[in-house]
Formats: sequence, structure tokens, C-alpha cells
Amino acid sequence: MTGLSTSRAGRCSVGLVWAQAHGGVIGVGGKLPWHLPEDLALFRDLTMGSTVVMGRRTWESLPERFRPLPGRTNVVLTSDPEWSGEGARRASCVADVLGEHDSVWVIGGASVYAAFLPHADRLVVTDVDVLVQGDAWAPAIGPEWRRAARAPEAGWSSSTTGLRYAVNEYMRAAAGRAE
Ligand code: VY7
Repeated sequence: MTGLSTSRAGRCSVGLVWAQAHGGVIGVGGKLPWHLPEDLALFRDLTMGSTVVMGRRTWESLPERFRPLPGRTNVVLTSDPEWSGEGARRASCVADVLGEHDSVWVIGGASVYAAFLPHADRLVVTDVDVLVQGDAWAPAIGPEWRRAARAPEAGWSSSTTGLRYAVNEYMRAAAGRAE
């Protein structure tokens, strides 16, 4: 499931990948409020070899030994022209990212998901069956999206940690996306 194969000339193919608890919670205090190694493996496999786009806060939230995320082109969005991070490419806006890459995975956080959602073709969303306090939320998945797959099709997978989770893939329905 790596890479985005739907790229057309001159148009950046955009996937968003996130994991969410009930209510769409994706983070609290700059961290993921659960431990789900199976999701980290999925995230790694999905994004390996690709360009990953993240906000500056998400970059700061990565453990230093995983910064930049290995095996991937790391692009960090920030409006601060002075910002730099070792192993990161800075981008100042969504349009720059879309113009400079053939395909990207957007990996967070909340404001960056919201900014790229109108340009996205594909969403890969891990539902984590846990109720947690949050201070960051996933964007709403509107009727312009249709679920193309869920694994497992019914019920849940069980993590070695005991948590239950399921992986959903959404594709944009016919109407199309913003340029
Ligand atoms: C981000 C980490 C955060 C904290 C500790 C380790 C889905 C996830 C993300 C983002 C999970 C993260 C890591 C895990 C990945 C490793 C490097 C270390 C790698 C997302 N579904 N899940 N996320 N790393 N956007 N979407 O855990 O990273 O990939 O090499």
C-alpha cells in the first residue's frame, strides 16, 4: 500500500494519514494519547520512500532519533522564514508543497490536515477504540468521501497492547477536489 499511483502530470497526488480515538481525537499535549505499535508499522510502511509533509509542531513532537523520519523526504510547513530543522525541507504554504512534489503523504497535525484536505485524493484513517482527552482533532470526513476499504471489514483488530483498532481507506467521490 505504499506510494500514490494516481498522479497526473502537473498535479500533486495527496494522501492524508492519521490515527484517531473516539470523537476524532488525534493528540494531547503534543503526543499521541495511546500506544499502538501496529499503527506505527502501518504508518511506516505506507510512508516509506515517499515525501511526508507535517506541521512544525508535529516535527517538534517526533522523538529526536526519528527526526527526520528515515527513508522519507521530510517537508515541514511553517510561516516562520527563519525556521530550519536538520534533515527537513521548509515549506511556507500548501501551494508550494503542491507545486514542488508529485505525491505526498500529509502526516499531521490538525491544522495541516485541515489545510490539505481540500486537495487530497485519499485518506488512510486508523480508528482506535479508546476514549481519551484530546486537544487536537482530525478534520471531519464529509460526504465528498467514500470509504473504499476497512480492515477488518467488520469488528476490530486486536493490538498486542490490548487496544482494538481498524484501518479505513477513503477515496474522494466523483465531484473532485480543489486545485
Ligand atoms: C509519529 C512517532 C511519534 C512518537 C514516537 C515514535 C497514523 C501515526 C501517524 C504519526 C503515528 C507517529 C514515532 C513512529 C513511526 C516511525 C518513527 C518513530 C517511522 C500518522 N496512522 N499513525 N505517528 N515514530 N500520521 N498516522 O507515531 O511518529 O515511521 O519510522
